[in-house]
Amino acid sequence: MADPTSPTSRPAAAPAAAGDLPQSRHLATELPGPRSRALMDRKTSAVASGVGTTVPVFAVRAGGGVVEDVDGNRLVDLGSGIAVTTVGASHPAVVAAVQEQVAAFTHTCFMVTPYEPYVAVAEKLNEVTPGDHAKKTALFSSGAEAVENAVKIARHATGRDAVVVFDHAYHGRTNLTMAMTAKAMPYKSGFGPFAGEVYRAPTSYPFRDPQGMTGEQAAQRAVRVIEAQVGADQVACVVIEPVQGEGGFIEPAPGFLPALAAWCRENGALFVADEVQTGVARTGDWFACDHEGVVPDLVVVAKGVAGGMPLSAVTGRAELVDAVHTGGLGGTYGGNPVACAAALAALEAVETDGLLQRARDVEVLVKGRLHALAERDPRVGDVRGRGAMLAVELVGEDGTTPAPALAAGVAAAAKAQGVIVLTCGTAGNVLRFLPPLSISDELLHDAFDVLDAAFAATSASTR
Ligand code: PLZ
Repeated sequence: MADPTSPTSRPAAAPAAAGDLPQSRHLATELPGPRSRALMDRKTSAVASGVGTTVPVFAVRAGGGVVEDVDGNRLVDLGSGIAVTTVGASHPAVVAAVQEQVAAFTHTCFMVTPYEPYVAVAEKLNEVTPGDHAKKTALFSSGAEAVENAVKIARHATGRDAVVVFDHAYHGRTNLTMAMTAKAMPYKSGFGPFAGEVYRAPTSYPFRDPQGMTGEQAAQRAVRVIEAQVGADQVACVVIEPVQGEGGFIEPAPGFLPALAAWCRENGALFVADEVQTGVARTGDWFACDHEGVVPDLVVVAKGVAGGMPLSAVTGRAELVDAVHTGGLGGTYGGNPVACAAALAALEAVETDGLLQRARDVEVLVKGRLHALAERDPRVGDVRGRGAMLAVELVGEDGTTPAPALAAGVAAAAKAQGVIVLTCGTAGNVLRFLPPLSISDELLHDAFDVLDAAFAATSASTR
């Protein structure tokens, strides 16, 4: 390996393939180890400090349920690179498809000379997204870019301007999607002015809503805000994460999404599901909307769709998507052929590897561990989520005050023992678990043993 302390060193020529990566947690050094610390020094001098890092170890290989670092440590992955490597970080079929495509050509630009993999991804997404109506798809590169394009389509198709989003929403970091995202720090502070015609409504948050509030009642609360403050006939689209991600893994009360979708239908607004984090088997269905049989007009897909390659999509009712004039949608890299090849392999793996069922099995195992923890530890205020998108919300002694320092403390203790855990939540007091579906039960149990110990070791005063 090249000397990572040398500022002129180049990455090692070819990292070993991940196929034989041992599926066990292993601490060869303290974390971060010396090579990671040296690389972090280089990062600090060369990389914009606005780009943060959650776990300060530098990866060399990842696959199954493990990330291996430059010091030979193996960490258990409960983050999937923020819900991306759902099929695994080096799924053999994805690796083979990428290698084959990259050897044929890397890029022509679909808008210049098209290629079949783009069309095949569109066909597949038209098939697996909710609803059996005629659909069309456009491909992009990032989640935020796809959200922006869903708004463009909705505005064009309805001739209206207003975009309704929700408390605790996360939709991205571009100018329009910053406006749509709820949380100021770190996403918005200092980055304004933001795009106009974006309005925020209250969401359904069972843990914090008045006790017994139904999904329908929460939807009525949102509708009252929309009708009074925006005007029903001004709304181009209502954009919602069916399970909110960065905002705290908030699962709305049953009935909330169907009632909102019905209101959209009655009022000529499009119901847009941002399934960037929830989509493609993550919640135990192809899409989180499937859980309640909700059929969005447009679905935004990214992250898990392409096995780790950058690809995103808007899929929706053919007549709405086609309302946009030719040339109105696109981008140099949108639907890059290598990313499309990866997506075809990843989408097939969802079926061949039985990943919808695997996500449901992960839910049973992890929720078992989390409920047991919550019974022992009153600082765990809520256990929630679906499939392999699970979380605990941590609170103070009163059972409601958010406890972000505790979440940070537990996450730090787990990371020091080689378990990658992410936090989230508008108040930063939620620990979220997003393992790749290629992880073994043994690794999950090992990781939650580490988490139990991290809770026990993190003092009650860390609130
Ligand atoms: N919509 C629902 O979860 C990305 C963001 C991490 P991009 N979530 C992770 C960070 O701090 O930047 C996300 C999402 C939902 C849209 C996005 C945006 O997707 O691919 O990051 O642009």
